[in-house]
Amino acid sequence: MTEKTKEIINNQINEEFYSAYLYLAFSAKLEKWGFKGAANWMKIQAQEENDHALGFFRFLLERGEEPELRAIAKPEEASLKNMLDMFSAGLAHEKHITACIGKIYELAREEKDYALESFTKWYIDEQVEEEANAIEIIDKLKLIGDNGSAVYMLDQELKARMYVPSGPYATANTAA
Ligand code: OFO
Repeated sequence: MTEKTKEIINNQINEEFYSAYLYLAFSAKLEKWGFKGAANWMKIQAQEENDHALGFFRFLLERGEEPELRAIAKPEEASLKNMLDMFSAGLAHEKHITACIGKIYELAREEKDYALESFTKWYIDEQVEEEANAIEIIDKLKLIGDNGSAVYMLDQELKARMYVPSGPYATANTAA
Protein backbone atom coordinates (compact mmCIF):
# COMPACT_ATOMS: atom_id res chain seq x y z
CA MET A 1 0.00 0.00 0.00
CA THR A 2 1.37 3.44 -0.89
CA GLU A 3 2.05 6.19 1.68
CA LYS A 4 -0.63 8.30 -0.03
CA THR A 5 -3.22 5.55 0.46
CA LYS A 6 -2.23 4.98 4.07
CA GLU A 7 -2.50 8.71 4.74
CA ILE A 8 -5.96 9.05 3.20
CA ILE A 9 -7.27 6.05 5.17
CA ASN A 10 -5.76 7.22 8.47
CA ASN A 11 -7.33 10.61 7.82
CA GLN A 12 -10.69 8.94 7.15
CA ILE A 13 -10.49 7.03 10.43
CA ASN A 14 -10.18 10.41 12.11
CA GLU A 15 -13.06 11.87 10.03
CA GLU A 16 -15.33 8.99 11.06
CA PHE A 17 -14.43 9.32 14.73
CA TYR A 18 -15.04 13.06 14.45
CA SER A 19 -18.48 12.22 13.00
CA ALA A 20 -19.16 10.05 16.05
CA TYR A 21 -18.07 12.90 18.33
CA LEU A 22 -20.29 15.36 16.48
CA TYR A 23 -23.41 13.20 16.73
CA LEU A 24 -22.68 12.33 20.35
CA ALA A 25 -22.37 16.04 21.19
CA PHE A 26 -25.71 16.68 19.46
CA SER A 27 -27.21 13.78 21.40
CA ALA A 28 -26.09 15.24 24.73
CA LYS A 29 -27.54 18.66 23.88
CA LEU A 30 -30.84 17.24 22.65
CA GLU A 31 -31.26 15.13 25.75
CA LYS A 32 -30.64 18.19 27.92
CA TRP A 33 -33.42 19.95 26.00
CA GLY A 34 -35.79 17.05 26.68
CA PHE A 35 -35.80 15.55 23.16
CA LYS A 36 -35.01 12.01 24.21
CA GLY A 37 -36.02 10.52 20.84
CA ALA A 38 -33.80 12.83 18.78
CA ALA A 39 -31.02 12.25 21.33
CA ASN A 40 -31.43 8.50 20.80
CA TRP A 41 -31.26 8.93 17.01
CA MET A 42 -28.05 10.96 17.30
CA LYS A 43 -26.47 8.53 19.77
CA ILE A 44 -27.13 5.61 17.42
CA GLN A 45 -25.69 7.63 14.55
CA ALA A 46 -22.58 8.14 16.68
CA GLN A 47 -22.35 4.37 17.25
CA GLU A 48 -22.60 3.78 13.49
CA GLU A 49 -19.85 6.32 12.83
CA ASN A 50 -17.68 4.50 15.33
CA ASP A 51 -18.29 1.35 13.28
CA HIS A 52 -17.36 3.20 10.08
CA ALA A 53 -14.07 4.25 11.67
CA LEU A 54 -13.43 0.68 12.76
CA GLY A 55 -14.09 -0.48 9.20
CA PHE A 56 -11.15 1.56 7.88
CA PHE A 57 -9.12 0.61 10.97
CA ARG A 58 -9.62 -3.08 10.24
CA PHE A 59 -8.98 -2.64 6.51
CA LEU A 60 -5.52 -1.23 7.27
CA LEU A 61 -4.76 -4.09 9.66
CA GLU A 62 -5.89 -6.68 7.14
CA ARG A 63 -3.57 -5.14 4.57
CA GLY A 64 -0.65 -5.45 6.99
CA GLU A 65 -0.57 -1.79 8.04
CA GLU A 66 -0.86 -0.20 11.47
CA PRO A 67 -3.66 2.36 11.83
CA GLU A 68 -2.62 5.71 13.28
CA LEU A 69 -5.08 7.18 15.76
CA ARG A 70 -4.98 10.97 15.69
CA ALA A 71 -6.46 13.67 17.94
CA ILE A 72 -10.19 14.22 17.46
CA ALA A 73 -11.28 17.85 17.20
CA LYS A 74 -13.94 19.38 19.43
CA PRO A 75 -17.25 19.55 17.51
CA GLU A 76 -17.98 23.30 17.49
CA GLU A 77 -21.37 22.68 15.84
CA ALA A 78 -22.56 21.41 19.22
CA SER A 79 -23.23 25.01 20.19
CA LEU A 80 -26.15 25.18 17.74
CA LYS A 81 -29.41 26.28 19.32
CA ASN A 82 -32.12 24.10 17.77
CA MET A 83 -32.83 20.68 16.33
CA LEU A 84 -33.30 21.84 12.73
CA ASP A 85 -29.90 23.54 12.73
CA MET A 86 -28.34 20.39 14.19
CA PHE A 87 -29.77 18.05 11.57
CA SER A 88 -28.83 20.57 8.86
CA ALA A 89 -25.25 20.68 10.20
CA GLY A 90 -25.30 16.88 10.23
CA LEU A 91 -26.31 16.85 6.55
CA ALA A 92 -23.59 19.37 5.65
CA HIS A 93 -21.10 17.16 7.46
CA GLU A 94 -22.32 14.05 5.60
CA LYS A 95 -21.81 15.87 2.29
CA HIS A 96 -18.24 16.54 3.37
CA ILE A 97 -17.82 12.83 4.23
CA THR A 98 -19.29 11.85 0.85
CA ALA A 99 -16.60 14.01 -0.81
CA CYS A 100 -13.89 12.38 1.35
CA ILE A 101 -15.06 8.89 0.40
CA GLY A 102 -15.14 9.95 -3.25
CA LYS A 103 -11.49 11.00 -3.00
CA ILE A 104 -10.54 7.62 -1.52
CA TYR A 105 -12.32 5.87 -4.37
CA GLU A 106 -10.58 8.08 -6.96
CA LEU A 107 -7.19 7.37 -5.40
CA ALA A 108 -7.90 3.63 -5.35
CA ARG A 109 -8.64 3.75 -9.08
CA GLU A 110 -5.64 5.93 -9.82
CA GLU A 111 -3.33 3.53 -7.98
CA LYS A 112 -5.11 0.42 -9.28
CA ASP A 113 -5.67 -0.65 -5.68
CA TYR A 114 -8.60 -2.94 -6.48
CA ALA A 115 -9.06 -4.09 -2.88
CA LEU A 116 -9.50 -0.51 -1.71
CA GLU A 117 -11.75 0.27 -4.66
CA SER A 118 -14.03 -2.62 -3.77
CA PHE A 119 -13.94 -1.82 -0.04
CA THR A 120 -14.86 1.83 -0.61
CA LYS A 121 -18.05 0.88 -2.44
CA TRP A 122 -19.79 0.03 0.84
CA TYR A 123 -19.15 3.59 2.06
CA ILE A 124 -20.34 5.16 -1.20
CA ASP A 125 -23.69 3.39 -0.88
CA GLU A 126 -23.91 4.17 2.83
CA GLN A 127 -23.46 7.88 2.16
CA VAL A 128 -26.51 7.91 -0.13
CA GLU A 129 -28.55 6.45 2.74
CA GLU A 130 -27.08 8.77 5.38
CA GLU A 131 -27.79 11.90 3.35
CA ALA A 132 -31.32 10.66 2.56
CA ASN A 133 -32.04 9.99 6.26
CA ALA A 134 -30.92 13.49 7.24
CA ILE A 135 -32.91 15.11 4.41
CA GLU A 136 -36.06 13.25 5.49
CA ILE A 137 -35.80 14.49 9.07
CA ILE A 138 -34.94 18.05 7.98
CA ASP A 139 -38.01 18.10 5.68
CA LYS A 140 -40.21 16.95 8.56
CA LEU A 141 -38.76 19.56 10.93
CA LYS A 142 -39.38 22.30 8.35
CA LEU A 143 -42.96 21.14 7.88
CA ILE A 144 -43.62 20.97 11.59
CA GLY A 145 -42.15 24.38 12.45
CA ASP A 146 -42.89 25.21 16.06
CA ASN A 147 -45.99 23.02 16.38
CA GLY A 148 -45.24 21.51 19.80
CA SER A 149 -47.35 18.35 19.52
CA ALA A 150 -45.94 17.56 16.04
CA VAL A 151 -42.40 18.04 17.37
CA TYR A 152 -43.30 15.68 20.23
CA MET A 153 -44.57 13.07 17.74
CA LEU A 154 -41.41 13.33 15.64
CA ASP A 155 -39.34 12.92 18.78
CA GLN A 156 -41.31 9.75 19.59
CA GLU A 157 -40.64 8.48 16.05
CA LEU A 158 -36.90 9.09 16.41
CA LYS A 159 -36.94 7.19 19.68
CA ALA A 160 -37.69 3.99 17.76
CA ARG A 161 -34.31 3.92 15.98
CA MET A 162 -32.28 0.91 17.08
CA TYR A 163 -28.57 0.31 16.77
CA VAL A 164 -27.52 -2.24 14.19
CA PRO A 165 -23.76 -2.72 13.64
CA SER A 166 -22.78 -0.85 10.50
CA GLY A 167 -19.85 -1.06 8.12
CA PRO A 168 -18.06 -3.49 5.82
CA TYR A 169 -16.85 -5.44 8.88
CA ALA A 170 -20.04 -4.93 10.89
CA THR A 171 -20.09 -8.37 12.40
CA ALA A 172 -16.36 -8.27 13.20
CA ASN A 173 -16.47 -4.81 14.77
CA THR A 174 -17.06 -6.07 18.25
CA ALA A 175 -13.75 -7.90 18.02
CA ALA A 176 -11.86 -5.10 16.20
FE1 OFO B 1 -21.98 9.49 8.47
O1 OFO B 1 -20.92 8.36 7.51
FE2 OFO B 1 -19.63 7.49 8.24
O2 OFO B 1 -18.96 6.96 6.63
